[in-house]
Amino acid sequence: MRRDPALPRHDWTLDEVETLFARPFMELVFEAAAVHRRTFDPSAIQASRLLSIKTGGCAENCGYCSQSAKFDTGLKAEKLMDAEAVLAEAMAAKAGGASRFCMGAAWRELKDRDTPKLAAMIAGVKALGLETCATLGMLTADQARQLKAAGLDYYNHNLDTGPEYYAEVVTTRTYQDRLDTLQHVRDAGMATCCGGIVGMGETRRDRAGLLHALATLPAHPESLPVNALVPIAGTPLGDRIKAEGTIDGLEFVRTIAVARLVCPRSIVRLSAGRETMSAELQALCFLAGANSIFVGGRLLTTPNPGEDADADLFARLDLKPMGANPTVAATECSAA
Ligand code: SAM
Ligand code: DTB
Ligand code: SF4
Repeated sequence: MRRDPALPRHDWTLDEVETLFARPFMELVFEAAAVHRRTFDPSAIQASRLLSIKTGGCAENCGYCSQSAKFDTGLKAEKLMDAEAVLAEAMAAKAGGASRFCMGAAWRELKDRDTPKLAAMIAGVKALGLETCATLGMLTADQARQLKAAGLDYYNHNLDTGPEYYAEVVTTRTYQDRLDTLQHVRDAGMATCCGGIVGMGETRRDRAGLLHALATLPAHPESLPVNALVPIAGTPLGDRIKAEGTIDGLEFVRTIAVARLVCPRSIVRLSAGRETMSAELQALCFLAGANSIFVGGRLLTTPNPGEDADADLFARLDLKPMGANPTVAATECSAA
């Protein structure tokens, strides 16, 4: 008997996920859209705002990243921002329509000496009535508990790509390192934001490998960002993709659709890369099951469509903002 596709499964095989990618395009998008409207209001889009609270100078060698100290990308490194300046940005994000504020730091891992400052920022953002998210590199179990106690709702930690392609992307940390931090985050009772990047020269099987890894986690991520590589000059993957050409837009849509099918209750974010996507391509992504975006004119170190462009997009597509509800998200996590 065929299982209900709107019910989360954790027993996906890699071959099954790859078979979904190979479905006729119209069938795939139709099926993903059907699941989407059973689990969510398909016209509601969650809006998050990013802020780089500590920029550049990172010890890792992630081959896509403008912030690695290993590559000459021309980015100026900056020290950890003060809590006051972060709160001013959070207030502006709220006024601009964001429901979640995500603080990103170019760290390999969080250092205990920085945790009190982070805790103050998180508590301050939470007090503004925003959902809180942070992405600070690897965490210990104890650090995860401290961040949760400070009011952190979500922790972003991406697997980035499938396990087979991972060593082509970064060698200074392992897939298992990433899985361990995700486990600490779940154990501390936070919701996970976990996805990856497509368009780094990986194969379709690698993209299936990423989604298979996410769909077979002990709990599906509440938030699943699908980033299109933003090619950064001076990084190995950015330079390679500038020479070889970016991923086909329709293959990107397939990736969104498969994400929706294998993690039917996750909020799937059409994440980095919107700056160079047409309204039509973004519309197909929303149809295929994406229901979150980053808003505001900047991601971490690269541009993003600004408020006016997104207000226009939402008006043309009859989309509306999704309300914030971290408690529901956390409950769904344990049920999934
Ligand atoms: N340093 C922390 C870490 O790597 O976990 C947090 C910040 S890091 C910049 C957050 C995520 O942004 C990465 O895991 C990656 O998936 C995404 N990202 C970074 N640079 C990108 C790029 N050029 N294009 C698309 N996504 C990117
Ligand atoms: C995620 O998956 N994408 C965001 C967020 N999590 C931290 C980061 C995108 C970064 C894009 C390149 C940049 O602006 O540096
Ligand atoms: Fe550092 Fe994160 Fe960039 Fe990797 S993705 S180099 S860990 S900031």
